[in-house]
Amino acid sequence: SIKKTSPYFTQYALQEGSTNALSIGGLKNLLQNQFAQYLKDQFSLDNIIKSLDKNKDGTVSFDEFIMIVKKITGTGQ
Ligand SMILES: [Ca+2]
Repeated sequence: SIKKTSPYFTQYALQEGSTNALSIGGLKNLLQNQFAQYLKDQFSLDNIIKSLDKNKDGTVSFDEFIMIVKKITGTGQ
């Protein structure tokens, strides 16, 4: 569920010294480690990440992260 993914965001963000933002690289690590079964190909993952970095600051907020998880897991569309 979405709630179960929340600790991942915090855990990976903290590795980068932040509590509320994750770099694109950190997000890709998180998705590849925790959501591998949903990732069919690298190309679509890159597109999803770019399209959902709404404010284009190169980092992913928690809200953006939730949207990405919903998109790749096919829930809440
Ligand atoms: Ca962003």
